[in-house]
Amino acid sequence: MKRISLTQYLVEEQRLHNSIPAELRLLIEVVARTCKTISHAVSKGALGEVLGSAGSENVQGEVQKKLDVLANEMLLEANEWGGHLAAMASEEMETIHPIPNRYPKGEYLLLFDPLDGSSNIDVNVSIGTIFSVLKAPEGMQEPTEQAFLQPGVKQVAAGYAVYGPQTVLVLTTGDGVNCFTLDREMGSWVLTQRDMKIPEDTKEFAINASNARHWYPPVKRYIDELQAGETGPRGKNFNMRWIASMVADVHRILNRGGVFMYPADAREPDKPGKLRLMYEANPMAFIVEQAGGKATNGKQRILDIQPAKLHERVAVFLGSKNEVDKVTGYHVDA
Ligand code: P6P
Repeated sequence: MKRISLTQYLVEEQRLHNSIPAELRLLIEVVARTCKTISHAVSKGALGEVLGSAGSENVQGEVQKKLDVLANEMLLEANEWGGHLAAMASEEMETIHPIPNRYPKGEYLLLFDPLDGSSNIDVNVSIGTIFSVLKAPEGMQEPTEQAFLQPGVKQVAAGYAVYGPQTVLVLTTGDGVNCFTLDREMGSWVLTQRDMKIPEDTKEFAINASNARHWYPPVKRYIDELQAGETGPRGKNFNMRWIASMVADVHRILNRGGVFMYPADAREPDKPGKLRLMYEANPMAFIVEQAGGKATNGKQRILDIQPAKLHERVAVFLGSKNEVDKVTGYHVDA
């Protein structure tokens, strides 16, 4: 197969579909280049003296790992000077990060979870970076949090990197989903899977079953059905997989189908779930829908949700179309 680099892919997409303006292409290439740097730091593990906690907490109240902080700083520094952004927002930062006055401003807003699944870092399980790109509102003078509060349908690009046995970058700009694998010798991203599609049916599901006693009835009903085996209502056995790293679970689903669930549950009745809408659920929902799957919060399409806060949480059901329809139906009927 002729090797196509990320740059060549982006240039050809612009030529064929006029869908990736130069500024957006620059943005994607800067993020992709930073993911290479993060991958290098992650792969050093204990040799890089980057494991363990940073001794601080993020806005979510989660203990920050040294690599969480490092990855966040890498993305901020790499994207500040290019002139393609108006501002950035991150899971690791309470407020938005405007582009410093010494640099030119652009028309895009970049949101990211710099190192998703970081509880897995110290035990060498796959982790990753998730990013989402919005356009700044027309005529915006000074970037505000309000400028970021756009529904997921407004995203112009989204992607994730998985730092696993291979380092891969999965990307959509609204014209399908493509996967690039990092060629470490050459230091380049090579197109390895074009136009990925999620199977509409599956025999795998992903949920943290240790929360089973806290699940609300629609989730209990659905999981009981999946676990009833060949003699149950589904007439087949389903396997459960849970890596506790969203990028790794979603990448498996993108490749062989499945349904990923992080529902609201009785542990925090006032919260809609653990995952964040703006830089976890929205980018993953955009990718999953572009690959023929579905993504809801149990009641509505995730990409239609109007955010009220930057770090807003949301319940997530995403993956194989027919399974997401089924579990969503149980919520709507409840
Ligand atoms: P739990 C990682 O912390 C994360 O945000 C997602 O990557 C992952 O799917 C989920 O939380 C894991 O949550 O409660 O199973 O540890």
